[in-house]
Amino acid sequence: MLRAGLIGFPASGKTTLFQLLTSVREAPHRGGKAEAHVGVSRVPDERLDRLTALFRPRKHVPAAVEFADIAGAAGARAGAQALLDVAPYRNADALVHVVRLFRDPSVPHPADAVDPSRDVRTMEDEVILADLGVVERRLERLERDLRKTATAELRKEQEILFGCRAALEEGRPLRALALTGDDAKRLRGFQFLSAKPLLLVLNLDEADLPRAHDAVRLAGLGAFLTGAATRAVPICAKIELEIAQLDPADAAAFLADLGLTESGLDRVIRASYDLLGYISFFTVGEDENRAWSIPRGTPAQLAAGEIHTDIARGFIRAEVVRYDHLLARGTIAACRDHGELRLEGKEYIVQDGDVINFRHAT
Ligand SMILES: Nc1nc2c(ncn2[C@@H]2O[C@H](COP(=O)(O)OP(=O)(O)O)[C@@H](O)[C@H]2O)c(=O)[nH]1
Ligand SMILES: [Mg+2]
Repeated sequence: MLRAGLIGFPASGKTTLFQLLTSVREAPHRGGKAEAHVGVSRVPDERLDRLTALFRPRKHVPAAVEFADIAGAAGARAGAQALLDVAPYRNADALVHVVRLFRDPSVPHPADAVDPSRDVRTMEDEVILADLGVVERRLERLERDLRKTATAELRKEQEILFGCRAALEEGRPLRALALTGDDAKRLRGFQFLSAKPLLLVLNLDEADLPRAHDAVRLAGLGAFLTGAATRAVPICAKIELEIAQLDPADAAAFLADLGLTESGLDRVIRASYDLLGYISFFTVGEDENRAWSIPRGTPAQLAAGEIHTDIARGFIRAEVVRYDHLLARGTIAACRDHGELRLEGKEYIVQDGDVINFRHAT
């Protein structure tokens, strides 16, 4: 499951958004100084809805995104540094920065004036500084260890961390390094905050909703968004709160009035998903229709492990049919009769919308 941590300055709308986004609630996650609330959102997917209409399974399980929200003012004030101590943030796949664009004088702004590009830069600097601290501590240790036993592995790590330090000192986030392969693997263990893909949620003023399509420019964030693994999505939390209180038909009509086709919440969930390059494959049957999320480029055996480690271990083959073929034919058997059911091995790269039945030894 994809995990995202909500960050942002006080009174930007994080908790409002978190409560709107998540259905399942857990007690605040303890451990470290600050605490986080963790909840789960369903990823809206029309394809899964259609498959369910076709198969009428007992259960329908969409893909999910887990969101974390830092609890209490203390956590929020401690800044990015504090996030390093909070597991749901440290382990997050992405950070979601809720940026205040709404003006509302009845909600005091911690920096007195609304200035989204300042807030985005300040947060980026905080995150970079937090990572720099981690890099420097690790480099000190490495130097001591290298004096004792100078292995090639330690030298390689030192070399990569020198590169990280140079970038961070220039004010560049680690996600800008776009590391791949072994280098990326080495860094993963550090869980650097600035290496995580970043989604900016631009929390608009109600009055600016008609100009939502132009929000990035209005916020002066065009240049910032040219950075690697960085995206933005406009919403208006206040309007979303109103929509959440309507029944589905009224909500759809309300959205249509605003010239929108989907709620801001759906856009946030989908943007988080797209940001990470995640795709979905489906499993179908009488019992359950379910969407699974995997990074693009995942081979079949690894994808099977998303369902259960036993299925990955005993992997024999994947029976694959494309979603649109299945929808057109109506049954897997009809797809097989038309040569649309493929048998794939463990190296097969799973495609977005594949419907898969994994054959496995038990
Ligand atoms: N006018 C307006 N107020 C908002 C909006 N989003 C949040 N607020 C209000 O701003 C205050 C702070 O919101 P909250 O979600 O607690 O912010 P957090 O400190 O970032 O968690 C609350 O009183 C919210 O009702 C918005 O889009 N428009
Ligand atoms: Mg809050």
